[in-house]
Amino acid sequence: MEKLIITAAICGAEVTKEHSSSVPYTIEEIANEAYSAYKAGASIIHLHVREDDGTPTQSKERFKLAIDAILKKCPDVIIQPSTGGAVGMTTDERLQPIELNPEMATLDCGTLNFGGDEIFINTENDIKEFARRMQEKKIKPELECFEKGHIDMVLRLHKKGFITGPLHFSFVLGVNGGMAGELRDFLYMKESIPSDATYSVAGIGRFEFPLATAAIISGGHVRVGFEDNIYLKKGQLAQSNGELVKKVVTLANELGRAIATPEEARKILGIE
Ligand code: KMH
Ligand code: ZN
Repeated sequence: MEKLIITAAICGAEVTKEHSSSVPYTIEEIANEAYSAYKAGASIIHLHVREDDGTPTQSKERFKLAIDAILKKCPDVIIQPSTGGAVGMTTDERLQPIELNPEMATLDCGTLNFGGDEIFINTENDIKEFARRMQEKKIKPELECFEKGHIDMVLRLHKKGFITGPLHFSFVLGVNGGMAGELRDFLYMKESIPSDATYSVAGIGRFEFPLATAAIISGGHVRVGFEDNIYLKKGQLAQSNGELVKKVVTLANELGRAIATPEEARKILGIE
């Protein structure tokens, strides 16, 4: 089996210090959290940024500060800025970080409810435009799919040439409004993508570690981090993203799966 790529989603746009005081807001906090995840075995940092007061932003300048600070501590890590941002942001606002020419970025592949009154909007034309802009800049998209219909959208747009391969999916399961994160949900997603595609799974909340285990044993890759889950186990908050990554490394070691370095992750994903 290929080595395991661990992505750390260290910050997100929705989780706050009210949920856990360890959630990073400032550039320094974000860089420290990225370092803790990298040291523990993460090869990709899925990056959102915040103002110092915690307000989510897609400001190019703020991303540049964060990326520079992370690369100073983790020189070879792959940085994957979010183009999802926070619910309610415009597409132009969301696309700002790709101006910095990162190696990867997320591409959200469909609209869904996002808890309460929130709707995370990604129309077909939005997806085509995001894909075009990333293709233009040779940025590898991580195809975020929150339910099976999003995979169907990717396959259709891939067939029509709007999204180019090799395809790398991220199944984000357990969002209120998306598909749940039971084993059967994961298997349905995994079995719905082409056999030559790669995939990573991000389980929200209690789904995080069961789905990480399923991905480890089935040849997929794993995303963990405060964006998705703040608990090491029921009732026990993780003190850092590094602790969440370390738990995945322990599971992988126990199950006989080696961990990819950033360089190995680039090869697996076909990043030039
Ligand atoms: N914050 C969510 C609304 C992404 O990073 O591309 C969207 C999100 C997806 O986190
Ligand atoms: Zn995200």
